[in-house]
Amino acid sequence: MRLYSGDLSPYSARVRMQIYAKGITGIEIGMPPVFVPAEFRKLSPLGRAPVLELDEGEGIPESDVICEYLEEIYPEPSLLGATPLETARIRTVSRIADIYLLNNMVMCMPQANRAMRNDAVRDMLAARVNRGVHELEHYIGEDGFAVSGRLTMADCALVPALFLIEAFMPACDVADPIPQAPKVTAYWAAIGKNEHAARTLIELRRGLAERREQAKAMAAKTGA
Ligand SMILES: N[C@@H](CCC(=O)N[C@@H](CS)C(=O)NCC(=O)O)C(=O)O
Repeated sequence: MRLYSGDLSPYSARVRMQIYAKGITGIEIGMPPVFVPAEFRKLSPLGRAPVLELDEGEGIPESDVICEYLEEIYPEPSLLGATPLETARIRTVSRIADIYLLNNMVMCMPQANRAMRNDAVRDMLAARVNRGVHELEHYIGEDGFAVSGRLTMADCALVPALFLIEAFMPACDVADPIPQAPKVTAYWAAIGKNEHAARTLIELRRGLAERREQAKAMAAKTGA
C-alpha cells in the first residue's frame, strides 16, 4: 500500500501519526503527484491528500476513513477504546479536531497572506476555531493524552489541528486561542513529548518551513 501525503497536510499527518503509533511498516509514504492533478484524480476523484492506494490499485480518500480502515486491518495495538463508550469519546474528540478545528483552520490559512486577506472571512473562520478550542476544553484528558490515558486516534487528529492553530492564527494576525484554554494548553505541552507525536510534529514543522520559503521566493519574484 502507498499513502499519498504531504509534510504540512494536517489530514495526512493524522494518518502518518496513526501509522507510526501502530508500528505499521507495510505502507510506503510518498508525496501526491500534485503536478499531474488529472492523474491524481484517477486514483481519487476528490483530488485531495491523503489517499491510501491499495495494492489492487483502488484509492481510499478522506483521512478519517483511512484511519478507520487501518484500525480494522491492523487492530493491534488498538487506537480505539476498550468499550463502545470509550470509543465514542475518542471519536468525539477526533471529530472536534477534524470538523471544528481542522476544516476551519485549513480554510483560514490563506488569510495569512495580508495582500489577499478578507477580514470578514478571516474573522468568521477564526471565531469558529476559537469556539472549537473552547469546546474541546470540556472533553480533553488531563493526563497528557486526549482520551483514555493512552495514545488513541483522538491524539492523531488533534496534534496536527493544534499545530496549525498555533502556527497560523498569529500569522493571520489573530490571537492563538490555545493559551485561553488551560486543559488544552497542558495537553499540548505534554503530547509533544510522545515519540509518535514528536515525529509527526517534526514533519509538520519541516512542511511549514518549506511553505514559508516558497512564499518568500514568490514575494521576491512578484515584488509583493
Ligand atoms: N476531509 C479531507 C480533507 C483533505 C484535504 O482538504 N486535503 C488538502 C491538503 S491538507 C488538499 O488536498 N487540498 C487540495 C484541494 O482542496 O484541492 C480529509 O480528511 O482527508
